Amino acid sequence: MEPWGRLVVLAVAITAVVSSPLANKLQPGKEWPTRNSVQQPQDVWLQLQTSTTDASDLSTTELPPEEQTDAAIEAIEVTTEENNVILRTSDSENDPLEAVVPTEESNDILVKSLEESEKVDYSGAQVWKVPTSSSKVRSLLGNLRSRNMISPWGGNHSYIDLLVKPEAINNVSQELRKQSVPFDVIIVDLQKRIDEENPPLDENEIELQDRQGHRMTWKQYHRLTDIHGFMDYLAKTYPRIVSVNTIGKSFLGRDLKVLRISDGKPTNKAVFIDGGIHAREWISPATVTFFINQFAENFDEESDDVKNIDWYFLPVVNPDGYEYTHQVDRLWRKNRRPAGTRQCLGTDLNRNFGHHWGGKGSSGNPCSDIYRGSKAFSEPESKAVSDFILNSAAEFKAYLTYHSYGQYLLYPWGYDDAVPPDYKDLDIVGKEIAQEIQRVGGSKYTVGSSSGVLYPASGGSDDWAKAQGIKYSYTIELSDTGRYGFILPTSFIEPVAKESLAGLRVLARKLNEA
Ligand code: 0X9
Ligand code: ZN
Repeated sequence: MEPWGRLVVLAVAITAVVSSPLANKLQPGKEWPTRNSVQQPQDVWLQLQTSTTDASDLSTTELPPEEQTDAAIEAIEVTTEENNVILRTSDSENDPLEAVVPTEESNDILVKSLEESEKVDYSGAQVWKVPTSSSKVRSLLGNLRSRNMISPWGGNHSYIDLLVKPEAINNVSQELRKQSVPFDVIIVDLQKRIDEENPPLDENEIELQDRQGHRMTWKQYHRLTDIHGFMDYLAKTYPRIVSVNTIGKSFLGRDLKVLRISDGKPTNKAVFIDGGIHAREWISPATVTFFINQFAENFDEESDDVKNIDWYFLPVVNPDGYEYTHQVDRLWRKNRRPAGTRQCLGTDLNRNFGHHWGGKGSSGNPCSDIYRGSKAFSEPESKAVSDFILNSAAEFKAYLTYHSYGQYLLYPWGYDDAVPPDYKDLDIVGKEIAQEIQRVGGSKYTVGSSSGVLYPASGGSDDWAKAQGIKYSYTIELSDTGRYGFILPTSFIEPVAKESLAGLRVLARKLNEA
């Protein structure tokens, strides 16, 4: 370009920037302020795409040698016959998959190759509840787990729920009986439960769906397209208060969609809520979308406590895992990014955040369900959440992450048996929320620090959010307490979501009081 041409472009650019209104004066719902845009408005999406977060200053813990990922692990090469595209090569120092940016075409191929497998069949598998107070039992269970006979579902300091594979049932029960360990069989035939969990809608419900402009109901667990279609519908229908933005893409190229509900008052506080970090916890996206529906459809009737908050919702943090649980393996937990071994893939996104990443309760073994990834924020999904929160000009006062199951309201820290200095504030508000949940719906929630109530687990999103200065950071483990576990029948969706909404309103009130 000629020098004068450059000058003209520069002049136009300067005029555009100078004459743009400041972000906090923009139409409510139209633009989301980022940290930079308050002084110098730019395209918010350009900023998000080009922003980088330096994870190197996040504290990490030295890993025990047995937990370190085998450096010799081979990287995977995914090639296709038609176009011979090599998607992955193996020579990056830390993470052989890091440099890969899948194209739309390569994505399609990858999605197909990873997801067009047969459905995993859990016929004959059972779920047992076993007390874990004695160390003898814990080491026995560790042994059975390493022999791949059981896999943990849930639990706390005193008991554990175990999935027992059909071929291991006799063996495991003999071993437990030998040690006089009592156990309850909670689910006798897991596949039967899975088959009954999410029946198709009846004719009336389908008719209703057709009339309402989106396909979302709270009578069924929905696929990602229904959830995203619902979010887009609300943004189109209520443009004054609702807006949707894609804050990044999952490994397989799916959108990470955030919906904001805000009347644009500059004095509003901000709250970030996510769901679906763990793929199989279907009640979580169902509950978060229920909140969205309630606030968007009835905003004018909502209390000032609710209207004085800018709400940001990301209902499905792990869309690849979520879709995989619908299509292939109902009990998948992690994301779907290859981890550098031929046999295993996926990272536990709730072990991949950058506060004390790599510490207790996480694993360096890519085959583990609590695999932490190759470094903090190695995964596009957790990175997108952290970039979004860090780059937003919104001052988040609360971060809520919905999981299941167990009925716990947990505050930091999760990485170790410790609590933050202001834990009493979190405990008081947590207990008020729990009380309201019980009053409205009858479910009893246990409130406490997650390391204290459950077990230490590092790299959680709640710890990271708290470490960024977001005061009220909670993990909420929704219903139930183990009768159905992850396979919660659809008849639970509305009651669980309603009582959770009542709890959320208490949080809104507390934030407004503060
Ligand atoms: O282990 C987890 O990631 C959470 N439980 S779940 O059954 N949904 O997997 C609890 C996370 C609590 N928070 C932290 N440990 N930071
Ligand atoms: Zn979870």
